[in-house]
Amino acid sequence: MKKVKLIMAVVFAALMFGGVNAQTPKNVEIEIKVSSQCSMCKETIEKTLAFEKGVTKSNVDLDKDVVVVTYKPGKTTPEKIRTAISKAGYDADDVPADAKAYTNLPDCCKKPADRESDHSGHDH
Ligand SMILES: [Cu+2]
Repeated sequence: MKKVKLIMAVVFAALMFGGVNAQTPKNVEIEIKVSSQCSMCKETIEKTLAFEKGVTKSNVDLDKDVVVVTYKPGKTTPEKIRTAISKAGYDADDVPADAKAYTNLPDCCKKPADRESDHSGHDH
């Protein structure tokens, strides 16, 4: 009888431990390739992600054009994070930038080929 109680205690402890883990999932860190051009892009992307549900931290590395995002797995997904970045006007991995948002970006934040100062623009 004593042995049964012990086993039950162990099982109970295991369940409790598992339950606590499920309530506080470990934050996950992912890297997303973005089409950032300057420090303004860095600010825009980080600000966008700061308002994104489930995202606890983000840092754009302008040398590598990568954003490191820390998020809570139960609250959001990498897909949602990429969509948020796209809606801010930037490519996120294989998700292309939202065309409308991209058009509204300041000139310095557009890809070099699309900038108005670029010689390719003949319309003005
Ligand atoms: Cu920029």
